[in-house]
Amino acid sequence: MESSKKYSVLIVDDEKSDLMLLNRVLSPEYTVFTAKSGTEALSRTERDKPDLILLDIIMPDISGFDVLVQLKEAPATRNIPVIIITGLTSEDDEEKGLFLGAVDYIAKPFKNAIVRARVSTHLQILHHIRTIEHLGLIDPLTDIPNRRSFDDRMAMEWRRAIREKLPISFLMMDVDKFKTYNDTYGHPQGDVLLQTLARIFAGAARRPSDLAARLGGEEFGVLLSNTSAENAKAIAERIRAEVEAMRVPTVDGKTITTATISIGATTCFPADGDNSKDFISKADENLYSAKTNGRNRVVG
Ligand code: GH3
Ligand code: MG
Ligand code: MG
Ligand code: MG
Repeated sequence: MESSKKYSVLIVDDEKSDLMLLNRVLSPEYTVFTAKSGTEALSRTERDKPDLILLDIIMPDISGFDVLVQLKEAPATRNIPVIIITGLTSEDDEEKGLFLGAVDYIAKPFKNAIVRARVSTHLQILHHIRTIEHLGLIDPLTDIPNRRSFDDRMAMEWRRAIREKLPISFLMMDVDKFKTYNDTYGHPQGDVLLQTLARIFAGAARRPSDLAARLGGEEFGVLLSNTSAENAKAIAERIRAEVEAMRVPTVDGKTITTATISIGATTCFPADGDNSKDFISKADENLYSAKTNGRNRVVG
């Protein structure tokens, strides 16, 4: 969410002169992509993931209205703001466009400064939305997803596993004797340890459908969708070993500290009616066994 990063705008227009003009108006401030048809607009959106789309209506293949409907249907593109820019100037057309989910409607011939201003307004709104999402979903200490993100994703991946009859795995981890670590090196150093661990867990969640999250104080979870028990345990073991090998210097640079974690792993093929809470409880039970069996180990 770096604010230094340029926003990207996809301009969709079958009229070459409009495309060039809009490109000239927006390219000083934004990364601009262009598409000359509705079909190209959809493939470009998927490929380039623009932050905002300027969409013409009258085009030879599929109309801008149909493009809009398709964009709003797909979860991946639903939230991209779309500004219609068109020669269709009747109020009925404007009503239709706004009703289908466009955030704004500009009639041709357009004034450059007005296009620039409206694009800028909608990108500012987008920026605010992303800031709010970030605050609600990311843990401020470790900068990885929080419990709320985890619960949302768990529900989504659980439904997907049922639908596609795939296994789902979950690793629950807890720092060993973290109280002692805090007592020995101080609470701020304990925070540094949590940040270091978070980076290791996030690095282990390699696929886009994987998620590493901070579930509570010193408890973390890694969700591995479409992952077998065998693979989940191998990943857990790799994480455990990486943490054991980790060397974390103290803030004052005087000492190097180490830590270990215990991991409870679990895997299932969920079916209709199964509850993900029981699945998580199973990982918790396994984590408890890892603790009572000597810590610094994986049970699953
Ligand atoms: P065990 O091996 O059985 O897990 O022992 P433990 O000492 O890690 O377990 P316990 O649950 O008793 O202690 C957890 C500690 O984690 C206590 C709490 O002060 C510390 N803690 C929780 N959240 C944070 C945090 O955000 N920062 C720091 N520095 N410490 C935290
Ligand atoms: Mg046109
Ligand atoms: Mg604990
Ligand atoms: Mg602990």
